[in-house]
Amino acid sequence: MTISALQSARAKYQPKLPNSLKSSVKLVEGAKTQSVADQDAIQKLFPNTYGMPLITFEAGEKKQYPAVNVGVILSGGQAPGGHNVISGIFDGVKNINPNSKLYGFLGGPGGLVDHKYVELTAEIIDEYRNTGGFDIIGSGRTKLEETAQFDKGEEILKQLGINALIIIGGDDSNTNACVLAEYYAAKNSGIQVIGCPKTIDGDLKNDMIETSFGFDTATKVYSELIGNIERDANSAKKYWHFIKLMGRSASHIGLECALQTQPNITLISEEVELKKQTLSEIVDYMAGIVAKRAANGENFGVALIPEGLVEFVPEMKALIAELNDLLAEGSETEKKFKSFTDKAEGRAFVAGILSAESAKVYTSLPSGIADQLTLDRDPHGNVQVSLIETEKLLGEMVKKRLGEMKKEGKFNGKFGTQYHFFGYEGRCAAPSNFDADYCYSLGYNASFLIAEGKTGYMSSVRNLTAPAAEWIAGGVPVTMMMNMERRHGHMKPVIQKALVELESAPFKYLAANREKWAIETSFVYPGPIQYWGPTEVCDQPTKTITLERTK
Ligand code: FBP
Repeated sequence: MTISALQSARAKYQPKLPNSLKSSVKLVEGAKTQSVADQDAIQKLFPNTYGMPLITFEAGEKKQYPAVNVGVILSGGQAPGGHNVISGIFDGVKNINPNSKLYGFLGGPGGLVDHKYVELTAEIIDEYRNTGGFDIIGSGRTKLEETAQFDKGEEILKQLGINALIIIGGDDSNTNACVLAEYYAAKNSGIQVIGCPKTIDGDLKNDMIETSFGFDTATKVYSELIGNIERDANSAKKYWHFIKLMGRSASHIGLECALQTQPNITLISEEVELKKQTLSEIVDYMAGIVAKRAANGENFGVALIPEGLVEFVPEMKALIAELNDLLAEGSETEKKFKSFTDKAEGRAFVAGILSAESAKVYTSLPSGIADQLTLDRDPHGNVQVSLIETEKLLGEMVKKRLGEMKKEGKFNGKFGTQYHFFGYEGRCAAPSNFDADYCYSLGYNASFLIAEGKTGYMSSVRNLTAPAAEWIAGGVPVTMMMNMERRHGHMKPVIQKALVELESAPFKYLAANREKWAIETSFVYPGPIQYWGPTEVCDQPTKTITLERTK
């Protein structure tokens, strides 16, 4: 395989570990835990894995551990650093006992069920150290939810003599990891299950999980691109750039990129929902800023738009919910809708079966956007927000509003747009030093949790704004992060999703500065991720975590 000069030099980088994990550990048990809400219900559903104590590892005396066979799964969307979690696990289990083995299940959780796996040898691991991507074993979005899948998985785990499975995933995958841990514990199958917090979206976090891995690198990549666009906008002075950013429901990515680049407009879905802002109010806000800048002779700017926005705008949320029901797979209305080959006829049919309110919203949308709302749902029956061109919807609506303002004498400038969507550009970037170290530590730490016989825990590395040597490693019972939520009409135990809180320090920082950033051009150009150089350039965590931890 031909590799780039950067990759070859980067392969030699030795990720930093917390001091406590450097040789052997002493396990310190903390207080017993409770779920964040719905304690009785969660305890009933997880009798074997509920209430376990928090775990911290301190540096300890050398211990003899038996060899372990470990399986690893990458689940869901790619996030920078996944390969380092796996190399951390590999080095960790070999440190525990050189006869330990690591198996990777291929193509995500489906690999476990379909018995597709590979033994990860030192040779394979060495090719992937400090690289981006999940291609070492691939990822997938199959949900591990059914007992038939658990039993099928158990067959191959037993066949390979695997004592522990590590699932690297987001909130849903870690919820499923916990259900699996409980199932195997109840059956006394002797298979431990450990989770690992992954997602660029940054919405898997709490007191014990300060950030999910990948968020740092992905937001640095997007911020570099946004900074470049800002500089282009400020040079040419002729375009408004509407940039949609990934993140699914949460706006953490948009918020972090805004803190790094200081654009003119940053929409935060969670604020839109809380303030019940309508689409027309959002458009008024944006058009108002465009007009004010135009009055200063600045017919350019940058607006950041979170990809999940439309689901948080009340009238759009109601419309999407109706569409989800009407277009539910296999329903009569879905079959009828799919029978139309002419898009306009399909739209007329949908408009006819929606409630009057939603039909009004639906028919007011540009036809392209209306079509995107009726595209196939994801495996959970939800609209795929990354496929909706919210940036274009807003751009067109702002243009229309500015046209009206022009007639009223309230706008006297020009409005040229460029549209962008950043998501896939950052998910497989070579991990920043922060993510390279954090991920390696999460994997290495998971191997100690396994050696200590733990199950139903998530690997946790905290104190992340301190130098890596001072990071605190340990485990958090997954049940501690759970609450009951309605999913597909049923109450289910799930890890509570962390959306942007309007009381949080990062949001308050944005709110305190955005009026100035809107009117005065205050762009910041972060430039590309640096892997070598001064620590203040190379090793800085995100602004989000820094502000959150400087209370
Ligand atoms: P995860 O939650 O699985 O980490 O996925 C993150 C994400 O990148 C979202 O930001 C985005 O909405 C989604 O994946 C896109 O999914 P896909 O990769 O299937 O297109």
